Amino acid sequence: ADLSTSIAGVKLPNLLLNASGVNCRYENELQQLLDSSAGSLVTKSATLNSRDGNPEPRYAPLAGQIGSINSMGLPNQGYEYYLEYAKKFDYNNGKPLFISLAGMSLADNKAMCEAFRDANLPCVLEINFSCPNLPGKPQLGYDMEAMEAALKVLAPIIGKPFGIKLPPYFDIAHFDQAAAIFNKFDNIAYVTCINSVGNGLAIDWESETALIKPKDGFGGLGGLMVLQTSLANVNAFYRRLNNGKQVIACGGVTSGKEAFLHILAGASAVQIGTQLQEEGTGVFERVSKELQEIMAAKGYKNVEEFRGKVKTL
Ligand code: RRO
Repeated sequence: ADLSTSIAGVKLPNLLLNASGVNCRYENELQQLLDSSAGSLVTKSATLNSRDGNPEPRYAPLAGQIGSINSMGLPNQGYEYYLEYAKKFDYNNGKPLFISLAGMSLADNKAMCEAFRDANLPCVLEINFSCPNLPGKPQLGYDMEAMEAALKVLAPIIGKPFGIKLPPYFDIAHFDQAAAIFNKFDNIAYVTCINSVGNGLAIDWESETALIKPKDGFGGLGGLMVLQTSLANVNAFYRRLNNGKQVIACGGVTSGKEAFLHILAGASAVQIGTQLQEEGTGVFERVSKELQEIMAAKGYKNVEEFRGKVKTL
């Protein structure tokens, strides 16, 4: 079966890619993604200056393979590292490059978007409005007015199709408000739903201790335990966005089955985070194969045949 897709006007040979943050901070990790069966790759969210991030341990898988918790704190090499990577990237290799930006302020996001605009490269920007792990910095995605104000500044600077990474929403009014804002911006090409479910607390019952060190153990949840929240966000935005705006799914993909569900919910591409962290880049080959087997068993030849076609009762 054909797993190709197109996002923001660029073609992906396979709709699976990494979730930003996982296996994408350093060039060697990005190369592993290029060498894998992933159809594209997205870099670790960048800030103006490089950051070490929060103290370790800052990521932990949860017992029973239900998911993960992280409070990485935006460790990254600084945007110039990813800009240099984007400049020397081979855009003829068949896998498009997505660059994630997560400025600590609107001024920082503005400066980074200007730098990428001036470099005039065929990579696609994904602006992260949803890091849950910076002490004292609320997620922009939960402040509708601030998010709209930021988009009013950034969208014209970027000037071409781009994406935004959203936090999970849990209220229909919030889906309505957020989608109404995004629909005002012609060059928002897609939204990625969802970032981690913010500020969970994982505790080891034997040692009676939090699993991660930062923020008294609080961190973003990912993996299978967020699947239904992620599916709901994908489908809510799929139903509300106009003018060809797309949704990239992120959350809860461990096998072909969850990837299939995300496409049914409306996803045009599917990112893998926790399972990539746990399994390594071989996950893309396995999930691709499993998804193709599901499609073959159901008689689907390509993803357009069932995208967004979830049935309701
Ligand atoms: O680096 C992080 O702590 C982090 C980020 Br920027 C994000 O967007 N989502 C997440 O779960 N962790």
